[in-house]
Order: sequence, then C-alpha cells, then structure tokens
Amino acid sequence: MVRIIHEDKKIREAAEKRKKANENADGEISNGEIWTFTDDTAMARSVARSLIEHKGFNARDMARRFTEEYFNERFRGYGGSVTVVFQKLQETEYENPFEPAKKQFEGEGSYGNGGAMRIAPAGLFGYKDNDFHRLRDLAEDITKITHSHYQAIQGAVLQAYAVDLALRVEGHLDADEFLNDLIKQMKLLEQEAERITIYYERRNEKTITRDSGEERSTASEHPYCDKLEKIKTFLKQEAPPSPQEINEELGTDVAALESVPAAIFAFLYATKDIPYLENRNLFEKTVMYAISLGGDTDTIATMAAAIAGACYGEEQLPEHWKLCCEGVDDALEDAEQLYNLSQSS
Ligand code: 8NA
Ligand code: MG
Ligand code: MG
Ligand code: MG
Repeated sequence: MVRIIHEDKKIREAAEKRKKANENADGEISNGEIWTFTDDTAMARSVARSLIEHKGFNARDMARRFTEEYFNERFRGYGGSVTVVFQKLQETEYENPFEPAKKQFEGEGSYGNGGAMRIAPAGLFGYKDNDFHRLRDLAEDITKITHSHYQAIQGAVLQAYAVDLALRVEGHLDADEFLNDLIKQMKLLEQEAERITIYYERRNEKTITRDSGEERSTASEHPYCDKLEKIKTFLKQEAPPSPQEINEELGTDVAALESVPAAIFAFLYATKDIPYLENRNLFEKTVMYAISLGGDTDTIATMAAAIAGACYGEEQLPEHWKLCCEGVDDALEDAEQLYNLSQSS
C-alpha cells in the first residue's frame, strides 16, 4: 500500500508538471509525463471504436483493429500466447476471424482474461435494452476473436454484465442485490455449459468427455457462481479477508476465472471503510484496493475500475489521474458515443 500511495504521489507530481508544461507551451504535452496504458486499454479502445464505427459488432473489423493495434505497438504487455492469434489473423487477412483463436492451446482455447479485460464498451453499448441475452451474445462474439475457452467467454460475459448492472445502480449500491443479479444470470450460463458434453477440467487438464465416464472432473461445475457466493461471505465477515485468502479463494492471476471475481470483489469491498484509503472517493478506493491485491494488477484494476466508473460516473475520476492517463480524452469521447448509440434507435 505504501507503494500505491507513493505511486499516487508520483502521479500527482507528474500531473503538476504536465499542467505547467501545458500552460507554458500552448498545450504542447510531453509524453514522458503521461502514464502509458497497457494491452487492456489498447484492446478496449479497438472494441469501442469498432462498435461505434459499425453501430454494432463486425467480427472482421474488430479482428483487424486488434491485430493492427498490436503490430503498431507491441510493447503494451500482451498475454504470452494471444500474439499467435494476431499473427494468424494477419496471415489469413481476417478471412475467418474466429478460427485462429479456436486453435490456441491444442484446440482448448485460451482461458486468459484478455476477453474480460476489454469488454467494458459492450456493457455501455447495450445499456438501453436491459436485455441480458443480447449483451451476452455481444460479449461472447467480441471475446471469441481471441479466446474460445468457455471460461474466458463466461468471464467476459460476467464482466460486461457487471458494468451494465453498475450503470443501473441508482442511489445506494446494495452488494447482496448486485451479487444476486450476477449469480442469477451466471447460473443459467454455467448450467448451459454443463449440458455440453465436452468440458474441461479447471486448469492444466485434458479434455474430458462427460458421457464416457472414463475421466470425471473434480472441479466445480459452477465455478463463477461459487466465487460470487464466496464474495458474499467475504463481504459479510467481520475481519476483512487477507490478500492471501483472496488470492486462494478468488484468484488474482491472468485466467478469467482467477481475476474477474476479484475485480467484482474489489468494486464491492471499496464501499466499506478501508483505513488506509479513508480520504479517497469510491472510484479511487476501488482502483487502489484492486491494485493492492497483487497478481495481475493492471487487469484486475482495469476491470474493477470499469465497474466503478459505470456506477459512480466521471465526476469521481481524480483530475490529477486524468492528467497523467494516456488516451483519457479518447476514452471519454468513446464512452459518450457508445452511450449515445445505446440511446438512439
Ligand atoms: P493469452 O491468451 O496469451 O493468455 C494468457 C496466459 O494464460 C497464456 O500465456 C498461458 O500462460 C495461460 N493460458 C491461457 N489459456 C490456457 C490454456 N488453455 N492452457 C494453459 N495455459 C493457458 O492472453 P490474454 O489476452 O488472455 O492475456 C491477458 C493478460 O496478459 C492480461 O493480464 C494482460 O495484461 C497480459 N499480461 C499479464 C501479465 C501478468 O499479470 N504478469 C504480464 C503481461 C501481460
Ligand atoms: Mg495488461
Ligand atoms: Mg443491456
Ligand atoms: Mg494484466
């Protein structure tokens, strides 16, 4: 936490410098003072731009944007394997935008959080309808361009739905109600996946044919719902869970199942009193607490922040964070356009 507060001080100082640079040089901004975004934001920008340009999902266009963005700026910290998908998409000229992802990990597909980390624009885009099935199809399509494993898809749907729900919170946020809504939809999704005969064990295991009875999975068949229930318990217990407990029970790594629940937990936990964050608003608390959990910090914080941003609005974005955040003006513009699209027609 000391590190976070220190980083925050650094951000504040950089913001001051940038402000001065702005004043001195007629809006000329020195890039060295802006904190660059990672693959998470790079991909979310492509999702937003593609949805805006095509007023909906266009697989080839989105695949092309992901790929061109990656080849233009490879330094953003992409996942270890997803870059193979970009290469194949480029080689095949986006002919079959879903095919390369299906071949990842010997046909199992990636269960990484790369689908969930970029899905927030889908939650904004579908806002008016309050139609879970439409949002779910959209999140699934967007995710399948790079991630075909069902847990990556379910994680992205869960994150998109959390953003959508957060937009609908009026006044007081009731954590139990929020979680019950998520559980209700995830239950349907997980039951559906269960009915599919081929399914996978949670991690590092072979494909299992359920009906053959040869090998049976010992993993939970409703892992997302189990984790959402665990979040309820964590929020109710008197002593806050330790980062180690959170890591063990919810997960904090690059798998979707091991990070989307932690992001939702961070968003909800931030509504409580956190001693070392007492002077922070709810958005700041969400981001700083999410980072304090460790592990895949940029992605867990990005997902938690997307939910918090949807819930609390732009007013809670600290001015000095915005000044140091690369692409912030684009993000605000994209959000506005997505919202307008969701309200039109
Ligand atoms: P991805 O599809 O390459 O998956 C990420 C990693 O997850 C892979 O490299 C594998 O190690 C593992 N993985 C995924 N599916 C399977 C599977 N079926 N079997 C075995 N291993 C598997 O990339 P992505 O787009 O999902 O990656 C997203 C994450 O990577 C984000 O956190 C993003 O910020 C980035 N990233 C994370 C870190 C970090 O936390 N240390 C560092 C750099 C980049
Ligand atoms: Mg990243
Ligand atoms: Mg909706
Ligand atoms: Mg990450």
